[in-house]
Amino acid sequence: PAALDGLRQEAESFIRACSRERGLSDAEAERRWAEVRGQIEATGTYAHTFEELEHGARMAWRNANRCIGRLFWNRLHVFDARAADTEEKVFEALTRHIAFATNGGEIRPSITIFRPAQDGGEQVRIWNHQLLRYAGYEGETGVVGDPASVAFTQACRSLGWQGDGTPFDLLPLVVQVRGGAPRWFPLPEGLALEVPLAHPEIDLFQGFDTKWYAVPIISDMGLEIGGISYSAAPFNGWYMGTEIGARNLSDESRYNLLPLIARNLGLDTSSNASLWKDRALVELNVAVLHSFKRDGVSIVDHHTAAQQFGTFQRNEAREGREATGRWSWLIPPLSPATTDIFHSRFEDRELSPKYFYQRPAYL
Ligand code: HEM
Ligand code: NRG
Repeated sequence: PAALDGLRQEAESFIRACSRERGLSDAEAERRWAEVRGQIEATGTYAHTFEELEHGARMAWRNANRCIGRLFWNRLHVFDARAADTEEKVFEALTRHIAFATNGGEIRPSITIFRPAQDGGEQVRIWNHQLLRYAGYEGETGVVGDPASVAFTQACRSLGWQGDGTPFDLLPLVVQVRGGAPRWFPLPEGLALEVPLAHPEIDLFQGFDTKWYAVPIISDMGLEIGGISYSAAPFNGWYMGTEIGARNLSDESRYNLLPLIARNLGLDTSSNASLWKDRALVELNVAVLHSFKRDGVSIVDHHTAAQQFGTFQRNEAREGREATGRWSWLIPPLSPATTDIFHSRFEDRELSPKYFYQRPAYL
């Protein structure tokens, strides 16, 4: 059948590329491809070795066109959780991931890979967008918390979860196995590291105590390796400061803090031309970087990240690969034209292995 032909092709090209990159001989690659082909004939699918899973997840990071952090693609720590077949075991693997990745603030880029989709059905799905994220509650006077979380927060409440109603309630982990009823688990007390924000010189957050969590762990994307689709494969690196300071806390459709910060800076918010938004943005981003640094939590500023991305591009060229990328995502949302990325062009070609979007599990 056509689907099997597709799998065979994807598997063959991955097994060959992966073997080559890992320095295996041609004979070893042939032997492994014969084995995989046999498994596909006999069962309609095949299982990756741990080494294939590990290198495949790293290749997928290397191929992530929207990611500026790819210099470190070869240092991704991979947890194999394909044996987790109950909600409890999935939950345990998730808490282990959070603890290992957080590492007291010295963040380790990590991924936990669960059982792949089989016979057209998903084995594991994590409902959260990120393992750590703040709830958003829609009320009469607008949203309390993170507006980006409103729909998922509502889903959690329908499942019986109750938040405290503060602007920074960490959401529960919601896990679904084999299409069954989803189960939610509160985040264990003390597991999530958070950073209270303060500016080094100015009382920027007067009137709204602000903080953010230390580790971004995307948990709703799929991972495709050699024709096999992993529907649950949460991964993390560390933050680039602008993600928090120039988007999460400043977008009008997120925490929308620029007006408050501008007032605390004594700026004239009645005139666009006072550049109050721009000046507030800069000090907010100073506060984010300062606070993470103060607490010993890994973070990168956008200038350093852009330089590291340049090194990644040169490394790739040296290996005979051209780094692909999507310009509109790679430029930072603060002072983009001060980085080389702004003045470059990229080919936005989709390579495999890859991370991909899936339909939200709770809609
Ligand atoms: C996107 C930085 C690690 C895969 C991004 C974005 C940034 C970023 C700034 C754009 C996010 C946005 O605008 O919302 C970093 C940094 C890392 C890192 C500083 C530190 C090590 C990783 C890792 C992986 C990864 C470990 C996977 C193994 C991706 C993917 C996207 C992305 C798939 C696109 C997400 C989407 O479309 O929503 N990264 N990243 N990144 N990154 Fe990275
Ligand atoms: N902008 C999102 C996170 C997206 C992924 N960013 C990373 N990924 N740094 C936010 O929460 O602000 N990562 O794997 O490190």
